[in-house]
Amino acid sequence: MNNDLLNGFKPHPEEIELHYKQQGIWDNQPIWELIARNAQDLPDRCAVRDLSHQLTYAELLKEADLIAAGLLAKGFNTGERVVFQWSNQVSFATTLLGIFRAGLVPVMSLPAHRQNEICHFAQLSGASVYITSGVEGDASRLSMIKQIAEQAKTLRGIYSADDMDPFDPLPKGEDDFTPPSTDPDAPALFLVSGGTTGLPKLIPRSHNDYRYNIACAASACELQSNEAYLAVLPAAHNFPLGCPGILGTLAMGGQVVFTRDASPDQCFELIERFGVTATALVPALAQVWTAATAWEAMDLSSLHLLQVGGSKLAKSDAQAVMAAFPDALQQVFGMAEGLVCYTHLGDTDETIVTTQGRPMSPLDELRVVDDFGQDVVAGQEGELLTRGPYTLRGYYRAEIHNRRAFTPDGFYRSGDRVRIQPDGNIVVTGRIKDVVNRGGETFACDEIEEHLLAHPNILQAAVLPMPDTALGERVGAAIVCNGKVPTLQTLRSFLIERGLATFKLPEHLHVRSSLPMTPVGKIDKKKILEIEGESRTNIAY
Ligand code: OOB
Repeated sequence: MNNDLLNGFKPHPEEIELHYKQQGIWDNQPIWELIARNAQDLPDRCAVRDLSHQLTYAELLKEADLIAAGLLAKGFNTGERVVFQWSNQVSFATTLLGIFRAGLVPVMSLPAHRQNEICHFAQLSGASVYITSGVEGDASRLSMIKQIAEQAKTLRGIYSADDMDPFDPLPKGEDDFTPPSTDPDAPALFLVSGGTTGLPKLIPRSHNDYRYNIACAASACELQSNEAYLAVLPAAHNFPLGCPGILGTLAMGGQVVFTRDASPDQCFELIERFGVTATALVPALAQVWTAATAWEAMDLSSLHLLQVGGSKLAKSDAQAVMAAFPDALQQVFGMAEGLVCYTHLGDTDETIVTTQGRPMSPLDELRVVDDFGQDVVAGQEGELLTRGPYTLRGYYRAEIHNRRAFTPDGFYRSGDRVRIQPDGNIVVTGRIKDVVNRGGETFACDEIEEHLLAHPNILQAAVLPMPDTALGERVGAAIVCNGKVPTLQTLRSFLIERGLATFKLPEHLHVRSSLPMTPVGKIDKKKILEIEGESRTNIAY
């Protein structure tokens, strides 16, 4: 074991780890065992496919072991970090499994990350290798990879899927590979935080905690062995990777269908062709798919689990998704840091459209606190703090930040504003910092966004604090429309009719053809604020 891996990793307290192990909550197996056991038991079953390839479980493991042997033959050692950046295709699974089997630890970057983020991941994790699916028709990626090679000083190797001169293709070793032994309490992978301030942080997920995460998710979603999961969101993101997603499906013996094209045209065809039963989307994508059901004639009846999460799904959008995909909608509120909540397929329609569900493990501990860190009265709004068997105790190598991000007794301060209903379901009401302070009156942007999205011609909405000399901040709204664009005046009348307080009415309206998105497809408010800031003088509100 390369002990440098544990340097900057904060595990759960020893007595708690022991308790989890004694109770069988943590099962002390390496993460790759979830798939390797199916290669043994169900060797000829289809495990992964995309439009050009398909592999059985036996073939998936064999291909992964050639990669693992190749990497070890290059001199990399157990515990060394690999910045892994791969698009949604069959080789995502073979390469990731190969990295796991070699005992290397992937840093799960997303295809949209550029050299700034990749170099940051390499440096922070001390990675020795960067492995990428390559240029993929985008010539600018080659110069990006060259810059990474120059700037990321810790890297001893860069490998890509295809021949990408001057970089080597992924090395392949000999048959007959035996994986090195694994410490199941050590990080198995690093997820990257989805936060909107600064560069992403690294989230260590141990074999034990991530296996428990996958098991709870599969059980909460009632995943079956004949599941066909469509990986649409970037596969390295926690939601499609392990909630229950790709790894949950493979652990169950189901098949994963990868697609790099998230459009309904492409995805509906895949759903019909491969009998896709489950998938996960962010709200913006769920909206596009929902609209497309009106004209696409494909048979989507196999799809019985449509997970939507990652950012708030407005009630009006949830109702539309539910009507378009009957009995399939599940809201998911989760975070790479750990805690995942689900609505359940048997819940009432009201619960499914108005809440973000409940924690997937009975061992998840939740607190809702006010600005002073005191627990609020049950049912009141406040910041969500959480702790549990699959929630991190500290970001990797981020000691100073960790002092603010965690309570002394190990609760993670999520930064999410929530209230918990008497039935245990959580309603997310925004980020604690996502507010407008208008002349001392502070209110959440989320409530106004919900009302805006109820307007028949508004597809997307982001409410933002606009700097103002008199009041400090005023309410700004950036919207994307479909059909007739409302004016600021008609919009204000619409919101007044819906009962919104007058001081919360937008005072600036910015109509856009699209809103900037984060690498996984959430509306990126930080970017909007930057753009608004730069172009303020040119915009007529
Ligand atoms: C998921 O993970 P991340 O790490 O990209 O983002 C986490 C943050 C949460 O703290 C929350 O602010 C927001 O994204 N979020 C939601 C939400 N789901 C996530 N906000 C409102 N409503 C929801 N349903 O996004 C993620 C990880 C695992 C499963 C699902 C999503």
